[in-house]
Amino acid sequence: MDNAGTAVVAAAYGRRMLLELPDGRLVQGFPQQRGIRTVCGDRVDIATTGGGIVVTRIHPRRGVLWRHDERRGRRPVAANLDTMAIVAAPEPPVAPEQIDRYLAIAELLELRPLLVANKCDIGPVATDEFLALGYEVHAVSAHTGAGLERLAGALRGRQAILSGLSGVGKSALVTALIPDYEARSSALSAASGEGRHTTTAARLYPLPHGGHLIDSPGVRDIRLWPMPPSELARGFREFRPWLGRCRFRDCRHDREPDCALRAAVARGDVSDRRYRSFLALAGRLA
Ligand SMILES: Nc1nc2c(ncn2[C@@H]2O[C@H](COP(=O)(O)OP(=O)(O)O)[C@@H](O)[C@H]2O)c(=O)[nH]1
Ligand SMILES: [Mg+2]
Ligand SMILES: [Zn+2]
Repeated sequence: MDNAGTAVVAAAYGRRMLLELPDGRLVQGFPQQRGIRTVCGDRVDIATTGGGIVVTRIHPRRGVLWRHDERRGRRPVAANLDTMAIVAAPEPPVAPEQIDRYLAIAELLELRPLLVANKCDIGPVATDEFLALGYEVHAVSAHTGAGLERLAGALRGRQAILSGLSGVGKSALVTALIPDYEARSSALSAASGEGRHTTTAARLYPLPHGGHLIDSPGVRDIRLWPMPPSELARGFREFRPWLGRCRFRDCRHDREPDCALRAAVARGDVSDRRYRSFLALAGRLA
């Protein structure tokens, strides 16, 4: 074995995987042993053998996005993420409560959220309240290219996954942001063997100025996982100054006496809409 080095997993389909080498080339790789199960975004050690490139070790993962499935438990969608670009559009319309949910996922996984209001050529997305909360908002159009340069600047050097409802333009944005998208995409499709993983596996693309963009059909199923309300509350960034100040340590922030969060809502320090959105989510996850 020689030529040891590192690579990034661009796509993993069962035991098959496509690796991005430090020079940007895509090559097929195989796990050296059974226990090595990679996911898109993994950093791996590789070695060249007579039979091709083998993955000898997966580096410790940070920033893992999980898909939670009641029957099958949780499975990783992608690893080593630091950013979640939450895409919304005037069509199909996105309720603010859906944006709250994506924001909470990003906050709880400690991914930096970017709100991308796509299709600005056909209309705006109501993002003022999120701007007021300190979130970064990008109004863009994958079709006209408006705002894409600024968005590309914000994504530079980041490991970002796109999330958002179906039809908001995630794929159109990947196509617009990745210059050699077509070539990369067909290489990734060929490597998949067009098996059953083809439509669900996450794919990683290099951003032109460093970093990666990950496109995953799996984000459709991204839901919040079961957790107590006290934990969910941390996913609402403006609630944080009041957390830990309620009478009860495990306050559900609902009808408990001396709830510091409800008091903040009553004073107008926290928006009633966001608070109600939190309660609705907490009710579903409890
Ligand atoms: N007008 C307009 N249409 C867009 C834009 N971006 C995407 N679309 C259209 O929205 C539809 C869904 O886009 P797609 O990228 O498949 O959405 P995805 O499901 O989030 O990946 C397609 O018909 C696109 O042509 C945009 O910036 N402006
Ligand atoms: Mg798509
Ligand atoms: Zn409380």
